[in-house]
Amino acid sequence: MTAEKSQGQKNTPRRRVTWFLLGGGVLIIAAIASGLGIGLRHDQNSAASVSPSASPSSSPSSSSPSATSSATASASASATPSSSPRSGVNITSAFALPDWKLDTSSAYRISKSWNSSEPPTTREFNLTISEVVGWPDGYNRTLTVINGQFPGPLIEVNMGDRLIVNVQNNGANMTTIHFHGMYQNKTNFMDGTYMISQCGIPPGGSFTYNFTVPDQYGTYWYHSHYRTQYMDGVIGPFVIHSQEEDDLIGDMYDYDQVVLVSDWYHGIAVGYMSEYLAPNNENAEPVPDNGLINGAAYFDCSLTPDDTCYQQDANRTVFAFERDKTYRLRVINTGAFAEINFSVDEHPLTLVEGDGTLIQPTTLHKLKVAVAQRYSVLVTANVTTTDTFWVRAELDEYCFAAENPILTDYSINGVLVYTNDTDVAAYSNNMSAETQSWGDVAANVQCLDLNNTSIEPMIVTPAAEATVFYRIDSSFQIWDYAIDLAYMNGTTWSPASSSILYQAYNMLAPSLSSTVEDNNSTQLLNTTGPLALGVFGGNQDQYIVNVPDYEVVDILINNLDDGAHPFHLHGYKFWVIGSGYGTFPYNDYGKFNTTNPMRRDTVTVVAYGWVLIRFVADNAGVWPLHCHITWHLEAGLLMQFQVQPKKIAAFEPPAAWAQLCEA
Ligand SMILES: *[C@@H]1O[C@H](CO)[C@@H](O)[C@H](O)[C@H]1NC(C)=O
Ligand SMILES: *[C@@H]1O[C@H](CO)[C@@H](O)[C@H](O)[C@H]1NC(C)=O
Ligand SMILES: *[C@@H]1O[C@H](CO)[C@@H](O)[C@H](O)[C@H]1NC(C)=O
Ligand SMILES: *[C@@H]1O[C@H](CO)[C@@H](O)[C@H](O)[C@H]1NC(C)=O
Ligand SMILES: *[C@@H]1O[C@H](CO)[C@@H](O)[C@H](O)[C@H]1NC(C)=O
Ligand SMILES: *[C@@H]1O[C@H](CO)[C@@H](O)[C@H](O)[C@H]1NC(C)=O
Ligand SMILES: *[C@@H]1O[C@H](CO)[C@@H](O)[C@H](O)[C@H]1NC(C)=O
Ligand SMILES: *[C@@H]1O[C@H](CO)[C@@H](O)[C@H](O)[C@H]1NC(C)=O
Ligand SMILES: *[C@@H]1O[C@H](CO)[C@@H](O)[C@H](O)[C@H]1NC(C)=O
Ligand SMILES: *[C@@H]1O[C@H](CO)[C@@H](O)[C@H](O)[C@H]1NC(C)=O
Ligand SMILES: *[C@@H]1O[C@H](CO)[C@@H](O)[C@H](O)[C@H]1NC(C)=O
Ligand SMILES: *[C@@H]1O[C@H](CO)[C@@H](O)[C@H](O)[C@H]1NC(C)=O
Ligand SMILES: [Cu+2]
Repeated sequence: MTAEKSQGQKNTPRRRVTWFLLGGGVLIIAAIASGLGIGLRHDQNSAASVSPSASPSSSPSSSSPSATSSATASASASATPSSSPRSGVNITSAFALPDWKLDTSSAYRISKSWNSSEPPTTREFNLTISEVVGWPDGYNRTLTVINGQFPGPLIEVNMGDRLIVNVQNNGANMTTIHFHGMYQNKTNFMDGTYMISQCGIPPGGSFTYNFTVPDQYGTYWYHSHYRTQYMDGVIGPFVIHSQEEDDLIGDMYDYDQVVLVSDWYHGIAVGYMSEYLAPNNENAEPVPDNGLINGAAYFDCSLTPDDTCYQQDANRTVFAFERDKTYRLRVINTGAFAEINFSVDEHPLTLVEGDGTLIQPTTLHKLKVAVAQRYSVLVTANVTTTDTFWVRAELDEYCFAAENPILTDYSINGVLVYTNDTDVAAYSNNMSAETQSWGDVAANVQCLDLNNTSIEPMIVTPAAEATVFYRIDSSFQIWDYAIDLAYMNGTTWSPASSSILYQAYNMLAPSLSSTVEDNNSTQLLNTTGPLALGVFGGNQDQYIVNVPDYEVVDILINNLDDGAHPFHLHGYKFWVIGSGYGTFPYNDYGKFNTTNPMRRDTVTVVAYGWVLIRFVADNAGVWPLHCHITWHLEAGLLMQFQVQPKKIAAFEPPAAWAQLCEA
């Protein structure tokens, strides 16, 4: 079954299906894929045995250079402010987890007794970056982690709070931490984007992020924004509570739980780059080796010849639910490439939140989550026929340009068990379910996310009238003799030699206090639209659109590529005004329904399609708009908006921020 299945899937990589689509054969392929695509379980017992000498010792990470940092890990993990009861079912691991493995069964449960109406306070967290050896799916590799553990700790605050996040970089390379989706109003310099809002935190260095969250709440995440680093483990969930959210949806569920879903690679991410960008590779992204649910998954070690794969540790995440209770699952795609179809067998999902926007409850069976997007779904544990179910994070194979022979099952599974037993393992390699995947949802015949016209924010907010319109073409140019790169309106991004915000601030701040206005600062202050290439000390690889004053900005992203791109705008939520295939229907501009469009921070533009987004440029700073697929970002798919430069000149960044660029 498994072999047949993978063969069926092997016929559906992206480019070949594109060809079939043209030939009208896609429905047949889809039918084959869905007919074969519900194989359930690997037979763990038949998996290759691992020689006892290869099994990890009880504390293998003690041999790693960062063993000392995992001691501080538990100390700062206790920074989680609440110690109140977290769920009716307390999972006690039947075995000790390795030091590097975060026990998400307790760390990712969110207390229903969290007090969201407490007066604003300051909450401090220590995040220490280091490398450890770990094996999230049994396959041993070097991870770059936070506080010695993978995945990273849950950070929880109330709307209105101030966050102090002390980052200590004990890793081998630079780092930065970006809080995804934060407005960072007046604190653009805390946005954590490498060589855009800040220079990197060097190995051995530290930096304190310090910002408030006055006017947003919901499910977010944080991650390294230094090159490909987050793919190696520098990620974690970030939840902002609020009284308003509790009032609107708090009564709908009994328990609250974070569910990270992601693709997973067995090598350090940067190691894939040269092959990916190589001439003639035609933007064929590295295909993941596996996927993870809350940092763990099954992997069949016999598929790799490497002897550092520990079959007995290739454990799935276990969720223990109390019968008849309703759970809020905060699903976050913390991966780098694959879009994920999330589902729980036999349990409908009631969607109530997306990217920090509450949604009119809507029920579906499978939820498509693009990289960096978040959704909250409600799941009621009231199925009576059985008590053990698969939780699925199905990687959308249609988005893959090739096959990966060791990725034999695109359905990455966790186990949901109804139990009152407090002795259920938080992770397990010997639990499985007999349930079937929802059969009524078509197989992936495109690489696209949930269409935003099918969801509606709970708090009605009509889109403002646009005052300016920018069309941006995103494309890949693939050559025989030059490396393959991605372009936003003809410019391929790579990190500048110093942070763009730092450079802009240094040009603008003097002009604020005196009459010193050179040509560059005049340009930065007055240009409407793209700034001249090279204004920042000759960097030719920064495409920056200047929005000097308050505007309501329409951005039409035109995708000239055969891959889909989940675009993320920093510093804002935008309205998703429209999306489609082919060329943008200019005749319909002005006719889109703007009464209450979805507001979010990450949206997918389909292959050879377009998306029209709108944001109110009222937040000063230099804000990237980029594809969140790490491969594409590293190939250059990023542009920037510089908004209200006069206010940038009035920023008050801490000295430590400037020092990172002056080191
Ligand atoms: C894990 O793999 C690394 C090489 O990536 C190796 O140095 C280390 O010894 C392995 N760990 C164990 C416990 O075998
Ligand atoms: C962070 O680390 C500092 C210095 O080690 C310590 O004083 C402080 O208590 C820690 N804060 C938290 C929240 O763990
Ligand atoms: C779980 O633990 C909490 C606190 O330790 C306790 O109040 C609660 O009763 C426990 N629940 C169960 C079902 O044991
Ligand atoms: C650090 O960066 C170098 C150069 O890109 C790379 O070879 C190495 O694998 C990186 N190490 C980690 C742990 O990311
Ligand atoms: C955080 O920023 C606020 C406002 O600028 C400042 O008063 C406070 O001292 C800062 N705290 C830290 C720990 O940097
Ligand atoms: C299970 O709960 C859902 C949500 O409350 C409800 O719609 C459904 O009817 C329930 N099913 C059963 C079998 O009680
Ligand atoms: C599990 O606990 C619930 C109360 O939390 C109780 O109603 C139910 O009967 C228990 N089930 C079993 C099998 O003990
Ligand atoms: C995996 O689960 C097995 C039992 O199912 C346990 O013995 C082993 O320690 C677990 N390993 C990890 C890394 O969770
Ligand atoms: C991007 O390029 C397209 C095509 O050349 C052009 O129509 C559009 O105006 C450019 N966008 C901006 C912001 O200049
Ligand atoms: C101003 O722009 C020019 C190129 O137009 C560049 O050579 C110069 O370095 C810039 N000045 C500063 C201070 O960045
Ligand atoms: C999203 O739905 C709208 C309305 O049905 C449709 O016009 C649009 O083409 C869809 N977008 C995509 C990318 O499928
Ligand atoms: C930023 O703050 C200004 C007030 O200083 C406010 O008008 C604007 O709406 C805010 N923008 C965002 C995105 O929070
Ligand atoms: Cu992309």
